[in-house]
Amino acid sequence: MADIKFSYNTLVYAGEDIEQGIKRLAGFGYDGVEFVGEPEKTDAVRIKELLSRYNIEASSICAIYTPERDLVSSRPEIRKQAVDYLKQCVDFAEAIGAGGISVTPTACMKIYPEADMATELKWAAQSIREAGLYAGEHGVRLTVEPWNRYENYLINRMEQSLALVTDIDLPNVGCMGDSYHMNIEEVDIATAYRLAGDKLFHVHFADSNRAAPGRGHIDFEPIARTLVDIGYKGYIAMELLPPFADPFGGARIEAFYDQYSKESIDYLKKLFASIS
Ligand code: LER
Ligand code: MN
Repeated sequence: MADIKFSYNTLVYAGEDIEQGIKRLAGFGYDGVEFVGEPEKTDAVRIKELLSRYNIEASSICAIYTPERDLVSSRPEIRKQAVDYLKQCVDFAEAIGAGGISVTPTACMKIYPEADMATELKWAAQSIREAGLYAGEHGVRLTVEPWNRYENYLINRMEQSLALVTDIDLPNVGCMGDSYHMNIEEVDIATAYRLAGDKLFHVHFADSNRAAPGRGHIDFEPIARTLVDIGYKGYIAMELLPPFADPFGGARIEAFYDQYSKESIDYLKKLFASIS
């Protein structure tokens, strides 16, 4: 338990100044803040100053994958643009002290491939390796996140993330698992986390409906036990999102600000205290 830290993805805090989110999470007892990967629209110097003022750290960057940032586009210039975007996220992460960046090779909600799987996986490995080498030089990790079938077609389960990570073979490129996606795609969520083992670098938690844990039907107890059992030492970042198909839609729903932020940290602390 001592080695697991808690954070909250500010993606859901749409429409408010980032200071409010940082202050809220520090006040509720989170260890870290997960930031949206929009380096060109974000003032890293101000964020660093706010993190120090509220005595909380940056856990991670949630990168945003659009058709212009598609690491497996059939157009080489788009793949290059996507790698350049990831490198910008690395600079942003380094500037604010965030340890990792989430990576999914396809644009979000792209559900059809443009080439055969072997070719797309080769492009994925090439793109992520190039960004991963740059990230490694800057002390940042890349974490390959499987998304459910409605958000992408290429990496849906942990075994696929692990195969890609193994192929890339860089010490700073690992896997991550988001309980919301895993609830849709994995046979058993805890088993999938265990499969990643020491290559599990980051975790997203949300309940089955993407609300706060306890508001859906995922049983988090065996998951928490497994994370402790495999000696997971990273962050669990809450990634709660409103019930709309497009996760980057930016809808504002009141419960996801104070109420779910507080509920989630209370739930996690109680859960992990009960098993250790
Ligand atoms: C990102 O972490 C994620 O899980 C996707 O569903 C896009 O938000
Ligand atoms: Mn996620």
